[in-house]
Amino acid sequence: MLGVLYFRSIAMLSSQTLTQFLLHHLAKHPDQITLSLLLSDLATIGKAISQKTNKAGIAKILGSAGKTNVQDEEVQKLDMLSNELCKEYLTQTGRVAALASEEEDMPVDMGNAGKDAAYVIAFDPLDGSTNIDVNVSIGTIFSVHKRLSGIERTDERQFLQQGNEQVLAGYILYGSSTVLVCSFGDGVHEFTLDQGLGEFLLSQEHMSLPSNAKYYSVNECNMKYVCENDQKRMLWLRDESGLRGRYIGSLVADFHRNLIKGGVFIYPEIDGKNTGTYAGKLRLNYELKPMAFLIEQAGGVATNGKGDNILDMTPKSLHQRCGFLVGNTSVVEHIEKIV
Ligand code: AHM
Ligand code: MG
Repeated sequence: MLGVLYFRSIAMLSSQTLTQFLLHHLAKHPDQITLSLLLSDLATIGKAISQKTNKAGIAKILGSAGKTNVQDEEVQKLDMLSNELCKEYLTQTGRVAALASEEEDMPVDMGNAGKDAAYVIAFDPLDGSTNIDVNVSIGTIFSVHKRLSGIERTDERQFLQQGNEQVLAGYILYGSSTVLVCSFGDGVHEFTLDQGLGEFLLSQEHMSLPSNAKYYSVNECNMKYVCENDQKRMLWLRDESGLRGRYIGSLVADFHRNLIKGGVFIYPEIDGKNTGTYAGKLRLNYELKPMAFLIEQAGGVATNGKGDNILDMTPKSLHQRCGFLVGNTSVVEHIEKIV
C-alpha cells in the first residue's frame, strides 16, 4: 500500500509546475518576463475564483447581485466578485496599464503601479452566468495586448486591436477540475490545478485539435430567431453532419470539450425581438478573440459566420457582439459555404 502511495506522489510531481514551464518559456523568450509573470498572476486569480466557486453554496454568494451590467444582463454575485478580484489583484501587481471587462462600462485604470506597464488586458471574469447557481462548469476568459503609445491607457482604442495582435490569451475552466488553457502564440498548453499542492501542473503541451470532429454545439432553440442561411446550417449540423450534439451553455466549457474531442461551436446572429435586426450574442473583445487565438494555435479556425476570420476583424467598440463559428477547419469551411 505504501509503495502505491509513494509511486503516486512521484508520478504527481513528474508534471512540470506552471512556474517551471514559465522558466523554460523564458529561456526561449527572454523578452517576455512581464508577460510570463502576468500569466502567473492570472493563475493566482484562477485559484482564488476556483476556491470561491467551490464554496459558493455555503459562502452565500450564489444568486443575483440585484443589478444589470452595461449590456443589460443580470449580474450574479459571483460575476461581481470575480470582476473585483481581477481588478484588485492586477492593480497591485502593476503588470497591466488598463483592464476592460464584461462587467465594466469603460476601461479601468490599473493605478499607479501600472502607469508604465506595457500591456492591457480584457476579461470575461466569469463566463457562463446562467450556470453559476447550478454547479455547472463556468470560466474566466482573458486577452492580452501590447499597450498602444500615443493614447491614454484607458482609451477604448487600446482594446480595439485585432485578435492577431494578441500576445497572450486563454481561459480558466472551473469544471470537474480547474484547468488553465493558454497561448503566447507558440502553441496551446493546458495546466490542471492540483488542489492539494495549490499548483497548476502541465497536463497537455502543444494541444492540437483531433483531425476528425466529433461534436457540434449550438443552442437549437434559437432556430426560429436565426436567418435562413443559419437555419440551413443548423439543420445540416443536426441532420447531415454525422456529428453528435453537445451544448452546455458556457462558452468556455463547450469550447474546451470541442478542443479536446474535435468539433464546432456556433452562436449565429439572432433576431430575438423580431425587429428584423440580427445581432451576435457573444462579445468580440473578451470572448471571441481569445478563443479564436487558441483555436488557430491548435490547428482550427474561427469566423463570424460571414466569411471573416475573427482574428482579422478590427473591433469597433469595447462590448461589440458578433456571430461566432469555431472549431475544426474542414467543418467551419463547409458551414461557411452553406448559403
Ligand atoms: P455570459 O458572458 O453573460 O455568461 O454569456 C455568455 C454565455 C456563453 O458562455 C454561452 O456560450 C452563451 O452565453 C450561452 O447563451 P444561451 O443561453 O443563449 O445559449
Ligand atoms: Mg461571457
